[in-house]
Amino acid sequence: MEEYISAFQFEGDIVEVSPYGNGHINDTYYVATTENEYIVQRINHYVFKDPALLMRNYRLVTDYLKAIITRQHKDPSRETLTIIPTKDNQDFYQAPNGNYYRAILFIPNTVSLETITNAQDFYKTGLAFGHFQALLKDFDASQLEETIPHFHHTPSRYQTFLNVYAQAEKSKIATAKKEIDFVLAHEEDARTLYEMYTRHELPLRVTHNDTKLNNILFDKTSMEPLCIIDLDTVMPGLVGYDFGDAIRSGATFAKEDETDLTLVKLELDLYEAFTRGFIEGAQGILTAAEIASLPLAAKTMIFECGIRFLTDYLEGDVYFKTDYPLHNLVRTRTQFKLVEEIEKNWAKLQALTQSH
Ligand code: ADP
Ligand code: GN1
Ligand code: MG
Repeated sequence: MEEYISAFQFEGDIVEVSPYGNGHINDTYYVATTENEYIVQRINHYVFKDPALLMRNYRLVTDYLKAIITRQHKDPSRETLTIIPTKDNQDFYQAPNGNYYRAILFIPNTVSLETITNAQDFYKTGLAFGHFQALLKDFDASQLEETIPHFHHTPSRYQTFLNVYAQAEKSKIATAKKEIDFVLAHEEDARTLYEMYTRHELPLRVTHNDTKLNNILFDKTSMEPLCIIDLDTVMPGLVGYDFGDAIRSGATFAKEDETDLTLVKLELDLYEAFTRGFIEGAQGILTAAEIASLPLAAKTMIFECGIRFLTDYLEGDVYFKTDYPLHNLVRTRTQFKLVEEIEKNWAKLQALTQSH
């Protein structure tokens, strides 16, 4: 057996270890023993430069959520993540080869969705992510450190793109010409939300920052959202980051790597359902300015994600997992198509946001 599996305090004897899930960052394994089920993850330390710092945040956030969920007489072992310590009582294991691993309880009888199929599921997703904001509203943000500095600092994502573009291979630049021009023509869109924050129009909160649809587990029986997972990027942020990234991944029926761009549309009824759920789930904590910023945040997060995919394509696929050479460019195209869809529907998005 791999030594990183035997490092943890698992109950029973190991009967299965298999790769699991579709995350773009960590390596995830399902582990079954004679007594229980677990998830083991190799923490991607190219992305998360300081896994010990990351696991300190993870511990603080999961302990905080567990206390609230327990007070509400709900089941903390299903509604948030549970760290399984190593045999020497650490929250992660550092292997001799320099890799870092953590183990958490597997939450059985759940599914994560890669694409949404109906507005009701997305309304409930909105409720869950909005509620996550409400749960963390009194969490002391100063306890958390940045696991990825400037993660949603869109102007610095733009600058990184420029730096990588300046050094990129000619052949890649040629293949991505249209997408590069798109970024350059939208330079202002990398700044607007950030400038609202620097003018103190939007408060800093504790946000999830990676609210992609497959980072929520639904109960397989009831199809109710049960648990928000992938807590690696919980850190101070704007509420619009969480709203925007969920819209990016869920307000369309298309996959993130759909190659037929005619299928990549922003579905207004999905957008409306998520907005309604998100605002309701946040239970009154959002300011009027935050609510008004939501369409802009959606546009900004989608644009930013497209910039990140394009940068990674130009840099040689060093960040996101890819299945084929053009994968990051294909992902870039879906994101920029969604930005165009947002632009096309801008007045409608503003109006429906204000109606909540
Ligand atoms: P990544 O950072 O690579 O996205 P995630 O933490 O999101 O990794 O995990 C990848 C996938 O594994 C998730 O989308 C989900 O399907 C599954 N998963 C992760 N944690 C659990 C868990 N505790 N119980 C059940 N499934 C899980
Ligand atoms: C990554 O880890 P995962 O697959 O949930 C990325 C997000 C991107 C997303 C795009 C830590 O999310 O920021 O929006 O891919 N996570 C990190 O699919 O970079
Ligand atoms: Mg994930």
